[in-house]
Amino acid sequence: MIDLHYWTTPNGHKITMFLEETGLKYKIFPVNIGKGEQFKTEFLAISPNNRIPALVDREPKGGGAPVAVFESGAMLVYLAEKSGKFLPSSGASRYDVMQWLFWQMGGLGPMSGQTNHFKNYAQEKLQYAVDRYVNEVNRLYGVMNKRLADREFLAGEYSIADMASYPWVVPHERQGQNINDFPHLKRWLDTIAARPATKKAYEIAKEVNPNQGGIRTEEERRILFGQTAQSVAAAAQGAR
Ligand SMILES: N[C@@H](CCC(=O)N[C@@H](CS)C(=O)NCC(=O)O)C(=O)O
Repeated sequence: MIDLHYWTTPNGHKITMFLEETGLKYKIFPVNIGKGEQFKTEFLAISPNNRIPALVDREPKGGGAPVAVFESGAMLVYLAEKSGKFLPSSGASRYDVMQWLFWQMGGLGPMSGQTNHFKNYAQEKLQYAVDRYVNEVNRLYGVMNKRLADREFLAGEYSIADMASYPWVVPHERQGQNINDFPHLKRWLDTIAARPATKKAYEIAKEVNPNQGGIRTEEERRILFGQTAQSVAAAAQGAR
């Protein structure tokens, strides 16, 4: 049984998509990041970066003490190795998956996150910042589109690299992108959207958090934006 510490955001969806694909047994522990639950001592013990998602595997492969993992990319590798699915165990095809997974973790995820911040959440509109991140996401969509021109998925077969990238392409409109400019990416998006496991993962998100739709209140903005080492330490004291 896997404990999944989760909230209903793109990085959270990656893991429910994987778990639903494989049928591994798991239990969701919601961490409402808009309420500051990511600063709780118990959560920080497994996710020291105060970010979701994180997991605790109570029955690790080969036995032994429970294993805790944070960072969605590391979690996907961990779960793929546990289940023997969606990541080849050796050879060039393994590194094909790895390179696209790391590409998502270092590029598509952070750049899309910044686009969302400056375009949709920042109260002060900084055109330079909006353009910089919208353009960078546009470039990254172009990279995926080219890659997908002659193969079905990013690393050939459906893999953890696709599961990592998909939730960050779903909100293409909010990222200021026209998906029709990227026909191969659109085909990939539609193919993954139609998978029963993807549908289930997004249904679960609605059940856990019926009030989807981003950060709305002043309180949520205060909790999520402008965090510093000191503010996190203070929040952790308060959230004990
Ligand atoms: N690189 C991390 C990023 C995780 C991340 O940014 N999570 C966001 C939600 S998508 C979060 O927990 N935010 C809480 C906060 O900002 O305090 C991963 O992929 O796991």
